Amino acid sequence: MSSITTKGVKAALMTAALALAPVAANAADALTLKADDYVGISFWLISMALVASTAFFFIETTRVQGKWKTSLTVSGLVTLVAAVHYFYMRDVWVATGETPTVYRYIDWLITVPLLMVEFYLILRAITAVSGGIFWRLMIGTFVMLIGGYAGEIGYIGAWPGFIIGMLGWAYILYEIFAGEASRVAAEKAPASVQSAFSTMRWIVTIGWAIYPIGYFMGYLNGAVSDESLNVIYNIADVWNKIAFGVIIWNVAVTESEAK
Ligand SMILES: *C/C=C(C)/C=C/C=C(C)/C=C/C1=C(C)CCCC1(C)C
Repeated sequence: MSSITTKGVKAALMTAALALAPVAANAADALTLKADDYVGISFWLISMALVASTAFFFIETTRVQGKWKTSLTVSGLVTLVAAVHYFYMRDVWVATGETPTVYRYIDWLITVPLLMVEFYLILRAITAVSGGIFWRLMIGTFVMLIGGYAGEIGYIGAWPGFIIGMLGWAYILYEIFAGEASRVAAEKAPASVQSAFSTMRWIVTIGWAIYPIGYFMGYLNGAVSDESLNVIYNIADVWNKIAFGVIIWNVAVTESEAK
């Protein structure tokens, strides 16, 4: 067994320890998950899937070429940060039956920029790219999230918040479908990177659409219950965080082994 594998195992153990810290802290509260609390159970299942994915992405960094390691590390950070938030979100839900909005947004504020960075990183692994791509994706992300949060907590109107958020998202979609990022991918990337880029942008279009639809249905017109909304968001996160990471893992392994 090479020392590089040992490093991967160490990274995985550290991940597990970090992700488990909140469990120990909350055990004292004696929160008990009820057998029929399907929303709480979905929080629990997704947290476990996120912990396992984190260990997987970190260990797999030892298997790919240097220039792909950062992308995989970032995938692992996304699932790690989300796993820890899921433990807290589950507790809020189990203890109060209320939607853990603050934790959700803090999670988004950290993980969504990291997901956006992935577009930049996979292009940078194959060619020289301008920092402008990175900054435009960041600006779009923060406008989207800050608009949504301000609207959701009542700092500005619910509708203005929604509209500002939608504009941020539209700006991101423009960059990855018609802007510089899409041109670099189309002109410079090998087939495997092009196909990953294309799947990733459909996730950002269709997978991400679930959140503004949730805001609209749950918050603007009250058509969806808190229960359904949380389950839908939880399932969306599997797709948008874990599956997104797996696509990156796949292209990193394919490209590393092709050389
Ligand atoms: C892992 C978590 C992810 C990928 C979360 C993504 C969240 C969004 C795409 C939220 C988008 C929103 C709008 C487009 C309009 C305003 C309300 C938001 C913040 C829900």
